[in-house]
Amino acid sequence: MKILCCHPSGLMYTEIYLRLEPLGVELVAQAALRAGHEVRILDLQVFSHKDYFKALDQWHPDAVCFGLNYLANIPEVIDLAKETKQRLPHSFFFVGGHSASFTAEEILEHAQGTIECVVRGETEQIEAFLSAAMDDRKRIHTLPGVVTRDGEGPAPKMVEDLDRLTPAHDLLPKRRKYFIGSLDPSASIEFTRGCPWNCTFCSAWTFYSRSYRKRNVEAIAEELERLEEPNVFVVDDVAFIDPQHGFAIGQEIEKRGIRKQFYIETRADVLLRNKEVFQDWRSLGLAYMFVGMEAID
Ligand code: B12
Ligand code: SF4
Repeated sequence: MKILCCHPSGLMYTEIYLRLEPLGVELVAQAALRAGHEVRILDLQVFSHKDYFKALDQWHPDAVCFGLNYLANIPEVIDLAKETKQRLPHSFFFVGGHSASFTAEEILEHAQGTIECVVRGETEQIEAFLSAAMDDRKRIHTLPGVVTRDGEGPAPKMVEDLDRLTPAHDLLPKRRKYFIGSLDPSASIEFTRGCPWNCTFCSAWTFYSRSYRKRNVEAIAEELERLEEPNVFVVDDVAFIDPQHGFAIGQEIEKRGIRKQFYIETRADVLLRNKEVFQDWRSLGLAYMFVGMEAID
């Protein structure tokens, strides 16, 4: 099956300050590759709708998926799904990601049959889902996390081993278009996933069920070594909640002689509690920090 994995457009003005690698769809792409499919990635933060339609018309994908982390992108993706079905009536269109997971029924309703299903949660079940989508689309709604207009399967499963899949960085075209401030070009990487806190405005803890999982230190270093970009955006919501994990990644980076500049995001209280690990990272190339004041107290 030919699968086109897409990320929607960036919002107005975001491009002035940053444009970041779509790791979520790169993970879906990696899972699809593993399952033996032919895969392409198209990021509409970099490419235009014209390029998207060209890909449909020239490559004829059997399936198209979008990562939908942001509510603001839902109308765009629904419009693209409708246009996709006009051009490729037999194609299979599905979406996933944070906002899609929280608004699955509404998305399916507004898409009026042009989006076959929403895959809630993480990419854990995606290989099984893809083979079911190939063999018998009528039964996909019985799979974990899958919501269709015919019903929905059991709750999605959480990824047990974050290192089982690494993002398909190499499949992302125009990699040098990604940057954050002066860190240009910049790749992205995940060290940990989830957050143990539960700020009312945030989707991290609802999406990841308040779990906080760490990747293997060697796997992180290997991924960093493969990234050609001199700069790296660490996507963790709260970096170095566990300082020992931060120190261990740092040691591995030093041991392998990896030289990069890093951008991280963390909470003010984590920074104050774990100052030493942040100091250590300063010498490893930590160049920028985004500090969240999650509460006034
Ligand atoms: C990078 C990033 C951005 C980039 C976006 C570019 C990009 N590459 O995505 C920028 C800086 C532009 C951005 C902006 C915003 N962001 Co932001 N961002 C992130 C960040 C830090 C990393 C994303 C990432 O790569 N994660 C790692 C990958 C592996 O995770 P993922 O993309 O979620 O993918 C997983 C699942 O979602 C799922 N999945 C993803 N796509 C798909 C597709 C399919 C088909 C399937 C089956 C599954 C699937 O599988 C993956 C593995 O589990 C996350 C925090 C985080 N740690 O995730 C916040 C985060 C996603 N952003 C968030 C927010 C709130 C925003 C803003 C709305 C902030 C604002 N008020 O302006 C804006 C809106 C942006 C817009 N519409 O353009 C929230 C959640 C969004 C929500 N729905 O509630 C997050 C979770 C941060 C937080 N804790 O609050 N963001
Ligand atoms: S600490 Fe940050 S990532 Fe965690 S729940 Fe609060 S806002 Fe979300």
